[in-house]
Amino acid sequence: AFLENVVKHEKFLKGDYDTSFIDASPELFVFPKRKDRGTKMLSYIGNVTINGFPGIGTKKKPVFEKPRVPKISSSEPFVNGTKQILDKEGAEGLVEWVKQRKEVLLTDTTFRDGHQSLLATRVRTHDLKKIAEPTSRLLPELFSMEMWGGATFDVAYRFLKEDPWDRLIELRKQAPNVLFQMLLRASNAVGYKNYPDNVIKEFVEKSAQAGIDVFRIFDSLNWVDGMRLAIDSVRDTGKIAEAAICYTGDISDPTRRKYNLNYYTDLAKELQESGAHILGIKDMAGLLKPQAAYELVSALKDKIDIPIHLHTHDTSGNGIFTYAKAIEAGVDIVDVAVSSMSGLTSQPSASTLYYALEGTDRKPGVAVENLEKLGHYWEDVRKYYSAFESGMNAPHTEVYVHEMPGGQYSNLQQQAKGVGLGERWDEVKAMYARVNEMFGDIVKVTPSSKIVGDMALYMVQNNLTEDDVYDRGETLDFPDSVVEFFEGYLGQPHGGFPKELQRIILKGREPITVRPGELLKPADFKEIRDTLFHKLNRPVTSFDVIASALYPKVFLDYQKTLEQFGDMSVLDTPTFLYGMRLGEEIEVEIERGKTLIVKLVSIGEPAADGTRVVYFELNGQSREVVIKDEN
Ligand code: 3PY
Ligand code: ZN
Repeated sequence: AFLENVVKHEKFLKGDYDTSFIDASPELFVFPKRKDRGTKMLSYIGNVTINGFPGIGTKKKPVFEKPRVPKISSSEPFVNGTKQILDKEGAEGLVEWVKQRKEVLLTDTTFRDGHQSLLATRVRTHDLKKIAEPTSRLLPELFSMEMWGGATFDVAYRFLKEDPWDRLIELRKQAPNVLFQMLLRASNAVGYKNYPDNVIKEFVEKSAQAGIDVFRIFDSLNWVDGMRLAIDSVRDTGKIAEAAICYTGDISDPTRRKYNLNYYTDLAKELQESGAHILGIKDMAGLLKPQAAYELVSALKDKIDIPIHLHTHDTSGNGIFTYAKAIEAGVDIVDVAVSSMSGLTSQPSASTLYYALEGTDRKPGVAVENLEKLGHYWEDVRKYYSAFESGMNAPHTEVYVHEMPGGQYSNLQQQAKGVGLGERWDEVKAMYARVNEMFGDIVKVTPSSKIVGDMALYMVQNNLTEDDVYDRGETLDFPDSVVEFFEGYLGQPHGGFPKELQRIILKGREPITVRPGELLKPADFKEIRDTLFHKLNRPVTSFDVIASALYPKVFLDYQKTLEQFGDMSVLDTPTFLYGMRLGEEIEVEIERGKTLIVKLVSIGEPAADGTRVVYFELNGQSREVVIKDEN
């Protein structure tokens, strides 16, 4: 079936035998329906109905309103946007264009950091797909849509049971006029550890090929040596390398000298010299106070000539004030989210900023009424995912004390609940700040923030104080991530490691001081491909290969779930997360123009072996599946 698909592909028919189109054409892998597709889907629905969804449990499915999708006319041509400028003028041309803008440019983060920070990254492609074209038609003036990378890659496979590459390729089709932006953790790619150099290079190439235009590159310790390879790899693809400084500490606090204004301006200069097209200021926790923003952006404008792109989180409630001051100082681009997905641990609201700048020459060039329309959709969709909300519902100025990144807050809270520390969340937050001090006051952003979080959870869970760690650390089994950090496998922190703690944690072993990529053996892509081919028994794309190189186990688990339940991405989100109510009927479009009607008729009593029979109707025909009741 695969070959049949390939030879019918338009490029093949045109006599183009360059087979890279195979990677870029996931539709080739859509084979004629397997006969048990319906049964697999019913098994999934039966299973989630009885056993619940991780993080939600077995709550009864609520009744949701149908999300309000703004009306657009799909038949009209798209208005040209930044994507066309990049394609025509190249990265340098685009940078020139940005520099000439008077108005402040906007990046919409709703598709990535917005939900990563508010909903533990759980928003599915199913819901993103419906609003991608409306966003691109209603907001063609955006600088970019941040819609990939960060935690979305791993969460897609691990929890949403979907392929992140499909998301990127699909959304690219729906939104062809605005730059697509991703968050790249430099040598950690979209993972939590350093990868071999060839993995980083290949990942960047594939991401560019699948649709990413702007790569925001950061190192979780602000270690420029760890960023150069990623910057070079992006430049090699002709796309935009936005290298970011991660903002931590407080430049306006004279008692905190470790991360002062000079530290940041030196770092920015080094990044410009390393080939950054744009400088990102990544204020991942929302610690950049308004006056500090003014001073930082003013100093950077003096020292570098590339455009400056500011990212913050509104956790403290000061986000708009910070942006207003940064804009006054001449920042070129800022990150915002659609209002119903903004605020708190997410980005500041796009429409709020719009109104704040009305009457000034820096007012963004977007239509505010269109932002509101998109907001309606997100207001409705957000309700699906309410189980993943952090519970924070007012400005949280405590962030200035614990310094936890917005994208981590709801995720760490889920992690804490998962190990039975839900009730002790306040202690975890306080411990997080303590651990940061113990580690020498480090930059905290994925993955360094995860290591601080892991250590904090470990200490609270085992009722350990700081003294306990120093007194009997030799007998303690520290989390692997903490050990690897002190071994130097995430790179070198500014100011070095605290020696005493490092000695305790490494129990006598020597840390490395070189770039981890110099020591890691290159991945053997051919071997990965062959192994996957045997395990999956289907053609393997280079997207599969790189995914497996990054997350071998998560990727295989995803494949197993796919084998068991079929393609779950076709299910609507309430059904995916909650299953079905007795007597409920849903429609599932399994492929374009082909819809199944599913009704949950009844659920049998558990048998002696703990299984239950679940009775459905599928297109009016009785069907039953046997599900193991795990409760
Ligand atoms: C990520 O790396 O996922 C982040 O959002 C860091 O802020
Ligand atoms: Zn962020």
